[in-house]
Amino acid sequence: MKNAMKRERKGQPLATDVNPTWCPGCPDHMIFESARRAVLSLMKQGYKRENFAMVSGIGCHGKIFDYLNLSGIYGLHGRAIPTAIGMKIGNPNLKVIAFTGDGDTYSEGMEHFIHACRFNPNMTLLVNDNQSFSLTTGQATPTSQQGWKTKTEPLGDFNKPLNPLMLALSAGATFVARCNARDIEHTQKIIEEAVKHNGFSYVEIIQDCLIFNPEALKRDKMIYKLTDKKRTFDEAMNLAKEFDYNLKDGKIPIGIFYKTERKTLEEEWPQLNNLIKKNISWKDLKK
Ligand SMILES: Cc1ncc(C[n+]2csc(CCOP(=O)(O)OP(=O)(O)O)c2C)c(N)n1
Repeated sequence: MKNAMKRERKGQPLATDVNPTWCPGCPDHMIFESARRAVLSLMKQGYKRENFAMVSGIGCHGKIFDYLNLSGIYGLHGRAIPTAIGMKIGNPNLKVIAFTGDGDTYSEGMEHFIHACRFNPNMTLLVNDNQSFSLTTGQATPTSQQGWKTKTEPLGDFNKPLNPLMLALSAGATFVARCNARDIEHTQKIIEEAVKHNGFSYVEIIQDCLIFNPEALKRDKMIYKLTDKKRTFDEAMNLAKEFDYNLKDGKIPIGIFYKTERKTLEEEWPQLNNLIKKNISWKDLKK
């Protein structure tokens, strides 16, 4: 657990003075920068720093916990979502951002992902998807390309990749987006929109792993940006189908696929809704 107010890097607000140990050139550096800028921009728009909280899974992605100076909990692998929901139940007025990986969320944390889409807690889930369990040196995750040969899959991954956007949509997610880590400005904008959304906002981030899944580096030409417009569920589903995570063909849309309003988990509970309406925490209620 961490309370914000670690020493900060000069000239880089919200960055701790801890030196990142991500590989040079890893898009995790860029996701960190997008998230840092998004929170700073939201603070300029009136959001208070003390109302942000972060949680991370375990993996390369999770190291952001040491570098971004927000209060929060360094979670367990696969369990960032329930930890975030617990934080929201503890204080429904917090803006909780969960930083996770594809192995983390789509493998060990899969049941939490599906139910979070259904329950609609007012939180943001970022998934750094490098199509690899990278901290453990490259094994196949549910979004890895079929046939990918690794030390643990020497004959190539037998399975077809999962399409997490289609899954999130069909499970009831109220905000579904994808971005490309190397486009820092666009990713910042998507993170800001995700945090502002009242409900479960899910952002899948393409995060090429330069070391363990270099096959995944050849898709820049497939990526294109969606225009900002309201889409029906079917339109969003059709866009999600454009890329099957097998890397070789298809187009890869990035941007906000789908956004809709539905009561949040916290709003469904009268006790939590009371805290939201009064903008207080449980502790203030007792006074
Ligand atoms: C409960 C639990 N299961 C498994 C692990 C082992 N483990 C640590 S990091 C990791 C891989 C993380 O992969 P991913 O979530 O895709 O993140 P990346 O390292 O690629 O950013 C695994 C399997 C663990 N630490 N805890």
